[in-house]
Amino acid sequence: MESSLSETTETITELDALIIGAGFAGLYQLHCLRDKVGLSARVLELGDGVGGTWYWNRYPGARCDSESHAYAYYFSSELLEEWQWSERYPGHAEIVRYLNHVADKFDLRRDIQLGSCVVSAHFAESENRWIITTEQGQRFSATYLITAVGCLSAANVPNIPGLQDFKGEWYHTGLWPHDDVDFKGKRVGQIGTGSTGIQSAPVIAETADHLTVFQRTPNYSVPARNHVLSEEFKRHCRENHEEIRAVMHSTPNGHAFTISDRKVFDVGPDERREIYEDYWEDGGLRFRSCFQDLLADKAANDTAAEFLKSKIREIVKDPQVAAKLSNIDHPYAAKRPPIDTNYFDTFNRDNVSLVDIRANPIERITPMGVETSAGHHELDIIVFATGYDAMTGPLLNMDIRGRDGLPLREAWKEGPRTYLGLTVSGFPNMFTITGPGSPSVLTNMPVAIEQHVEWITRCIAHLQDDGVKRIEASAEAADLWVGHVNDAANATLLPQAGHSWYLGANIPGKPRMFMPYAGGMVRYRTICDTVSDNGFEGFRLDEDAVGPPKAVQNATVGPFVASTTTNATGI
Ligand code: NA7
Repeated sequence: MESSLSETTETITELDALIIGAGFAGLYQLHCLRDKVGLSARVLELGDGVGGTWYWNRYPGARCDSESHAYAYYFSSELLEEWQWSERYPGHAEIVRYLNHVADKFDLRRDIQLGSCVVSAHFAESENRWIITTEQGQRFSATYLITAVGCLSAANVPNIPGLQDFKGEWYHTGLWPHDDVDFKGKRVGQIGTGSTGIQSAPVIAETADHLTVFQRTPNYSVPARNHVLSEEFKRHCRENHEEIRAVMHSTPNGHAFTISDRKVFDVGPDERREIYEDYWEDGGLRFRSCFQDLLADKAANDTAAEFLKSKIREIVKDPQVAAKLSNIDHPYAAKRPPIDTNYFDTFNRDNVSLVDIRANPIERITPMGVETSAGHHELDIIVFATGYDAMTGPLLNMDIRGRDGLPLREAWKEGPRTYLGLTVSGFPNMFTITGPGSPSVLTNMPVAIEQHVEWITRCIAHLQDDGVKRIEASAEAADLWVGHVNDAANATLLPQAGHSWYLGANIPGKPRMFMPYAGGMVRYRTICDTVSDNGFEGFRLDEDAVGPPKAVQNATVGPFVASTTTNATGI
């Protein structure tokens, strides 16, 4: 079904670019398109404030696992010099303060419309424009549609029978209320032990009368070793941001630390143990960087996995609980590796218990609590730390339709198919910031976001300069890219965690397909630059937009095809 401007007499706001989402991606994209390219642009944001993921993720212990000096925009030296983070990892409230500061500094608020939920975006082919509708009934028409909806923003509340009859309170960590939740004197059940659950359990346990953690898949975790930043370190960051950016742009994962050249079996067992101990003491995601082949070689990974399991057994005093927590079935870091503050130690508290729901699954939620196949647990509050319909969920929750009325849900019914994770064949002039098929969640997100925003900005500026009305990825280029994304994943151990959200395996019925690009950020940046330098290779560029795409220009093969070698280290 095609939308048309002429079909309606309702007011339609005309724009050059419409951006969905006011998190890291949407704010920077607005700044670039409005202030650098000179377009009329607007951001529509569902929340009542800016912050994206961090507006919603306010659960106890919510904190980023990227280090704060790297979890920031690097496009503005002035911003880098004036903003100071307080701790090694930024907490959710500080990130929201930072993004509000950015919105004010670059005068972005006048083009951000809060409390606006986009329900549909249809490409009106005859006008060559996107028609966007909000739940509130507003309509917009824009030449370019840019989704900045985040990868982890569609909360997954599992469909467990009986939830509607539960007499207590329940919350999902990704939709945490803005009024604080009081756990004092309450019996709390937490379902989920991913990065979120591992952050929230120790904090909930501090005030709850009792915390029951329902664990389906045991998980590795490395201590975060969060601390207040010294004045000396803050000064170092202010004075050396060029060097820090250079490191972030040289690593496959976009973090501000380098990855060792050393391989696991280059050293003997004693030296290896010492190396693991040093990185364990240092803490955080840096642990992954102690050897270059942890995600490429299963035998190498096994040594790290065994080290981390031995740490769980050391920390947790009850051997039966330790055994349940360390009975981990996937390679280290093949699922997103959590970092924590006192997670395993929390199970030494008298008011905390662990329930193995892999052995004894949850059967239903009752009015009074949770019933597993082994018994009933009375609860006042249930916390769902059950993750997200990652990467595709936020896009497919909107009714997006491209050329010939093709629904995105139809185009992606067997899994997401993108070109570069940035564009979708059949959806002209639409760009997906950190979309499936891009490095996104395998990297320090602001690095991936800045690269996407800057590429999209260059692309749109090029279209404007050359009077090109329409850009669309060719189906051939998309097919090749999807193949390359699969090859890149298969060159690593990442697909070996069969139940990971990287594969869509956490959502019943979701097609299994490894979604992020595992070839590393450096390689990916080179590919994107080569595509644009070669006149937007793999895209159709139509001068005359009306009607179906004309001659296929540059729609041959992408530069990625020549080599399938993947730099898998350190992801
Ligand atoms: P994750 O990593 O998807 O973890 C969700 C957890 O919830 C995980 O332990 C799941 O077990 C569990 N889960 C999910 N559905 C159910 C049901 N139906 N029953 C029981 N347990 C369930 O989400 P997070 O929010 O922790 O982290 C998401 C990302 O945010 C993280 O990777 C960082 O990038 C930031 P499973 O493992 O599926 O057996």
